[in-house]
Amino acid sequence: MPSRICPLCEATCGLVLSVDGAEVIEVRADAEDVFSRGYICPKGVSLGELHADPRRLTTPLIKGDDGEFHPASWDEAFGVIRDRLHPILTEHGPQSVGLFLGNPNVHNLSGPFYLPAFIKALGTTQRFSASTVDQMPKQVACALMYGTALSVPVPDIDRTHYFLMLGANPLVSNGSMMTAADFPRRLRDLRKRGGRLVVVDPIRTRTAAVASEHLPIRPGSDALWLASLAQLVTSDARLQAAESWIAAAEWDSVVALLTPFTPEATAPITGIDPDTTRRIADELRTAPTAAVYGRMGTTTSGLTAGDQVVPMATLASWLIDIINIAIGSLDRPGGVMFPLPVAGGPSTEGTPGSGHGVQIPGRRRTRVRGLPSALGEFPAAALAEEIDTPDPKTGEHIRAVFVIGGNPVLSTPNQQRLTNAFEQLDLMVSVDPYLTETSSLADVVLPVASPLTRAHHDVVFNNLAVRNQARYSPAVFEVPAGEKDETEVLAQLAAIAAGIASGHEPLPQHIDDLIAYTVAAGACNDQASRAHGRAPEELLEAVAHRTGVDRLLDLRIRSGPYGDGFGAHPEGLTLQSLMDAPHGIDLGPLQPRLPEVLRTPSGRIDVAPDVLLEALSQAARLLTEPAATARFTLVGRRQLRSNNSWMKGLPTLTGGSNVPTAMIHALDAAELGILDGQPVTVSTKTGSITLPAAVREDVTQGCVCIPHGWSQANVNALVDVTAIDHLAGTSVLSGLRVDLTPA
Ligand SMILES: Nc1nc2c(c(=O)[nH]1)N[C@H]1C(S)=C(S)[C@@H](COP(=O)(O)OP(=O)(O)OC[C@H]3O[C@@H](n4cnc5c(=O)[nH]c(N)nc54)[C@H](O)[C@@H]3O)O[C@H]1N2
Ligand SMILES: Nc1nc2c(c(=O)[nH]1)N[C@H]1C(S)=C(S)[C@@H](COP(=O)(O)OP(=O)(O)OC[C@H]3O[C@@H](n4cnc5c(=O)[nH]c(N)nc54)[C@H](O)[C@@H]3O)O[C@H]1N2
Ligand code: SF4
Ligand SMILES: [Mo]
Repeated sequence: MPSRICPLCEATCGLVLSVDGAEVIEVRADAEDVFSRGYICPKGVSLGELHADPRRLTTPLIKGDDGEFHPASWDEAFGVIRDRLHPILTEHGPQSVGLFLGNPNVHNLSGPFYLPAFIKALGTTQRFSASTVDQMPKQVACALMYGTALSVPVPDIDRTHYFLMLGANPLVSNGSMMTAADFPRRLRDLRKRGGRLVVVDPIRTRTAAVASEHLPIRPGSDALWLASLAQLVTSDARLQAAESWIAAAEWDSVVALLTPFTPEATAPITGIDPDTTRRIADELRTAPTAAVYGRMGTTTSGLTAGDQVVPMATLASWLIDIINIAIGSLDRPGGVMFPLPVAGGPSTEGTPGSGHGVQIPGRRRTRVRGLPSALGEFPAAALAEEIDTPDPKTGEHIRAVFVIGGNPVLSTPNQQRLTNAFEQLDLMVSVDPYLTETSSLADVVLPVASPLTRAHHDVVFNNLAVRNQARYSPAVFEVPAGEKDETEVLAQLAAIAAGIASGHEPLPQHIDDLIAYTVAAGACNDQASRAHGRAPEELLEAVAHRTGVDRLLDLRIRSGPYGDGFGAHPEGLTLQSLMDAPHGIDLGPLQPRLPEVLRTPSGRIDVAPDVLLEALSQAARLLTEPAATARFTLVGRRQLRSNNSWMKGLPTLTGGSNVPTAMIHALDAAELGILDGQPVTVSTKTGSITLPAAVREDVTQGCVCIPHGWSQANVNALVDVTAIDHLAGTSVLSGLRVDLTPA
């Protein structure tokens, strides 16, 4: 029975499949998996249904002059792309091509290895992704402090005694920016150790319900509350491990700016009374170990103040780390720690202890609104205008878009304008196994084969895993005749782009070899790598028996932090070691990594980036401005049997509560005369949607809680494209003022 890492969310559970021929009979939790130890959620259970889903596309589709899709051969589909892309690239240059990269790219091996080759071959910097409706503010804050976009310390959940969680609901989401399969067990164990879980969330979520304490907070006000906590815990900070890596003057500049944020000053806005804030600060300080963590509710929220919404996501994300540092939790068992991924990652590469750091705001600007890039990406909320609005001086705009594993029509703000913009492109390509609200607008749809036909290893999420471990799953089935693995699709696209640029189109196999050479050369040149100083040819020779992602992964594992260094560390790991351990290899609890983990130019933890000091002093103004007057505020949520906008309609994930509803408090419902299940209209100045009300007690009064990813009631229709956290280019999805009426 093949075992398999689930590629459907960040938890990366180990599963066991019962297979009969080409059919999956059953999917179960793998009790022997070293990381998940027998956990599965309904999405994992549906993996067999997903594999067999008759709606999954198996041939490319080309849109004809009749506006209809027609099944096509791969040669025809790539031919159309080649023919249309050629004049766009040669006449208007690479910046006329845009990319939207969706969530699944980080859940497979083609994204980390093959996408960079395609992007490089295109030569464009017009990159947009789901990150700017998601976690970008956390990455920006951490990149500024520690040096790279994946230098994100994660709660050491298995050893902590006190877990303060803001704006996250891992009992439903299974966790994010913190890879920890089986949250229910890990949280139960925390309680068994006598530890406390405190959840800060406007909604009494499943996670809040099992917590030791639930603190409802006014949506979007987390940064202010965190500033109060930070003020209290910095007053007698014990920086511990971090102290040697912090400049005292910088720390003092943070502490000085926190002065106005007394618990009394923030309470009227956050709704959390000063005594509670003081008590939480004391608990954080006195707990044997403590970890503070924030997720969607802190990275995609804004505070409605008067007529405006003030984004504070990067500020909140930074303050979480300031608190963790102040209570001595950074890099300490039971606190927040930096994982050490087996295949390496941005935080393991380069010179241990120093690096280039990042520039925020980014150097590039969008053409229309002049919005800055963040970590190499532009805000998703700016994509539509970058397509439909020519530059007044040059007349240039985005003329072709490749959407790879994304559904931005539903997942980002601006559905109507983005739809219109996509329709007017000279070329739109979707690499997607389904016809979706987005891919149905494409000229060419390139489907990819089932996830069970590809090998899997979490190159990205091991950078965020709460325990160091190494797991690999081989493909369960062969790619059926006529279908293509995503790596092949991306290699062919890269070949087409490279061919247009150079006049000579390489074979996809040459792209494959080029990627392998790049990975090998990267390892040889990297001072921190176990293959440092060797010749790329020697490394390639050693992995010559492997192809595709296996070859690349072997290179990365062998040169990575636990690798065999191609013989230099004979006891070290190779891909073969992982293949020989179908339930994974446990590499132990997280270990302290300071100062080696740092990649900042200063070689220190940059606790006081100018842009964040500025954001903090700006936020102080909110304390004296009149409180906001919104009667109703929008709050997001996830549903257990959903995966953003896709996987809908699989039998296991259909029906029951798995429909979009607007959760509202019973007293609000009574006041408006709304009954449970009755349609309500929720509107903002941007748009409105109608959906059934779910009248509940567990929603804070005044909050309207709506899930995303539904075409019949797309919550992003309510989102204002101008409400963007400028440091991270990230949209405000929660905390917006809404009107609520019976439909
Ligand atoms: N079943 C399921 N699981 C998923 C997904 C899915 O679609 N379905 N999506 C996956 C993805 S892509 C991600 S990124 C993760 C996200 O993982 P999480 O962030 O854990 O999931 P959310 O349910 O979005 O949790 C956000 C919480 O923030 C609260 N919130 C909203 N606004 C505020 C605020 O201003 N302040 C505070 N303190 N709280 C606020 C909401 O009430 C909600 O409970 O989930 C992943 N897992
Ligand atoms: N209002 C609001 N908006 C949100 C959120 C929210 O909480 N509130 N959450 C945001 C978050 S956290 C995220 S991550 C984004 C997600 O944003 P997106 O990534 O744009 O949306 P998904 O729904 O995850 O769509 C994934 C697409 O990839 C396709 N797909 C599935 N598997 C594969 C594969 O292996 N390869 C390829 N090429 N394609 C595949 C699916 O068919 C689907 O069309 O949505 C964001 N939008
Ligand atoms: S929690 Fe995530 S990784 Fe685990 S089975 Fe569910 S979808 Fe898969
Ligand atoms: Mo996400």
